[in-house]
Amino acid sequence: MEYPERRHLAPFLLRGTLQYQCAQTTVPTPFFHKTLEDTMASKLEALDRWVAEVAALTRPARIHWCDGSDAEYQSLVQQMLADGTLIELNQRTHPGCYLHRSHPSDVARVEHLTLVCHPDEEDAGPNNHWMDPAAAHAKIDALLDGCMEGRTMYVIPYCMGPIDSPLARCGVEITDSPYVVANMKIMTRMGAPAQARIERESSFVKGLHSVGELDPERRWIMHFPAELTIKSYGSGYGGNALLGKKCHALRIASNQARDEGWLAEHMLIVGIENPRGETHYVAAAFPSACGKTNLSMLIPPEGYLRDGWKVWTVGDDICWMHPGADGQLYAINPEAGFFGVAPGTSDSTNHNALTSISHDTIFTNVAVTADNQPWWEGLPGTPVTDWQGRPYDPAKGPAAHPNSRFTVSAKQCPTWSEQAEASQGVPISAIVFGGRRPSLLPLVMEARDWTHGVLMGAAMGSETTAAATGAVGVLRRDSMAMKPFCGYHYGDYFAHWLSFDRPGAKLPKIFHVNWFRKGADGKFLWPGFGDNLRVLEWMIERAEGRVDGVETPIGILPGEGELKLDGLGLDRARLDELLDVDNAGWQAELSAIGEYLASFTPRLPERLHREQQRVAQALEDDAGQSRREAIAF
Ligand code: GTP
Ligand code: SPV
Ligand code: MN
Repeated sequence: MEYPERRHLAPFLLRGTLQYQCAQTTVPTPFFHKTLEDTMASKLEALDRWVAEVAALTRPARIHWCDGSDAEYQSLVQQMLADGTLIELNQRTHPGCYLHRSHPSDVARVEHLTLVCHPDEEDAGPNNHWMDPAAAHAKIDALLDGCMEGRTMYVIPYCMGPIDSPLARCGVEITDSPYVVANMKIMTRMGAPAQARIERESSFVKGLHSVGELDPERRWIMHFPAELTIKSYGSGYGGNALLGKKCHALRIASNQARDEGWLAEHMLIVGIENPRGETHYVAAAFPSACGKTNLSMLIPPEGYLRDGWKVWTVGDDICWMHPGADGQLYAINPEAGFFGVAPGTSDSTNHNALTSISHDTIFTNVAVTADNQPWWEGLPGTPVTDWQGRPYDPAKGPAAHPNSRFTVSAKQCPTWSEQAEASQGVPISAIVFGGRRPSLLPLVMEARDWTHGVLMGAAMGSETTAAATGAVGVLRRDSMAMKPFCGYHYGDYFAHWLSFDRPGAKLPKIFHVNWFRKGADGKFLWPGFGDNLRVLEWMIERAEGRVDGVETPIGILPGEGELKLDGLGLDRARLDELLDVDNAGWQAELSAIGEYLASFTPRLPERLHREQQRVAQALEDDAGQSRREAIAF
């Protein structure tokens, strides 16, 4: 086979070899010889140079350029089965399914070790951890030095978004983890077509990842937006290691989006087809483990199914939205798979997810039954082995880790939309914000205009979940569900959101939902899951101007009879509680929101501050009123 690329690769390999030899006193491993014999190189000098530089730093025994083929995936699976990285699950019930047990200290994103290294600390904002770029590179390069000795270095070209979409962006992840390669194959358009696009465009995000020693004390996830570079060391888990996902498609992309006038968001994208055959696309931002995957593939309630409603899944976690020539926002899902939360996924809650993961799926940190099927809390049956491989003992906690996950191709989802491949994206009719709020926040409310909607997003709060390390169930602000993912100062981010409101723009309506309000008995008041379609229908009716809603100081709520609740068995008292606007509680909330927003001064847009003041004043003016009187139930 001919390697025309060698011509320009050679000088860089030579330079790499020299650097390597300088750093060694013993005879160096001639890994570059293997590179030339065993692997292809790219047609892009900048890519070859970077790969050679990384190889010189990390000193792998072999370099493998991933072509993204099924044969490559299968051979990696065989290798991981042989060395225990993967465990075969019951191939009769779950063909092509495997279990991976991560290190017990490496089971979630690590926000305190995740850095955004802008040259100017101010640009990272109080919402990010920051380190000076030079100091950060020095710190992580010291860890990366020689970290791949004896191992294979995989070069993964990938494309985020439909391969021919002008809205898609590419990256290359270099990793020493075959588990990461297998996951990236499922989660992105990975391999030869992506490499060809990178060679054409000659621009790509550089991601360097090593599992290192998996030591939480020697773990960093670093982003250098100005250099389109990510470096991740010491974790093999999800958002820490699959660099196309949160690191590229959110932290780096949010910076590119701001510079170029679009939005990179932590949102699902779902198409709702009504009985007339019209499909509206909704984008919704909920924090991690707060229901995006579930909403993106919900099954309509019985009556809706009978009437002919359908739901189409476009994305379950990330949404890139661009203003189109007609002024509307168009969205693509940059991902090709789902890295979904396993616990709670069941026939009754998310039948589509369960169907998707019945074959060709990688499970991480789930439990196993006696006949070797994957198991987690929420499924019928009983586990015999817990997520750490120990005999299941309820005294030791849940059988599956609360942040155990499945990785599956989106194409396996019964509701996968063919529009997910549309290169221009889908038009967005409504944007939804929401979080886990046990009290105060009503089931649904609509912003009166874009500025009010941006305030709703900025004010979002939610109880923390197992998706990140740290305490669970603590209420924290999580503006637009982007607290862990916005790669720059939140004040600038809010200003960027506001900037979409300009002449000619046909912006979607903005809503806020709360599926997680609890009654005095501590139980959820709203049934959630499929029944959330009832709320989505109201939003679409509002977007189309078919229902009026009722104005309150906090926004527009459904008016009498506007939410279709037939067949739900929801009693009046519970509905009243779900839609109650507690004026005193809201005044306190607005004052807390004001304090929170002030923490982004001096970059907080004055317009957002004024909007917070407007709502606070409206509540004061309305004090003593209750919503129930206002809409005369
Ligand atoms: P990430 O992948 O971490 O970004 O999470 P996600 O936002 O996609 O959350 P997901 O849909 O996986 O749901 C997380 C958990 O919330 C699961 O245990 C679900 O069962 C539960 N959940 C989802 N939707 C609802 C709902 O409408 N009501 C209630 N009560 N729970 C829900
Ligand atoms: C999240 O935490 O929001 C996830 C999982 O989607 S991870 O990829 O680990 O970030
Ligand atoms: Mn997520």
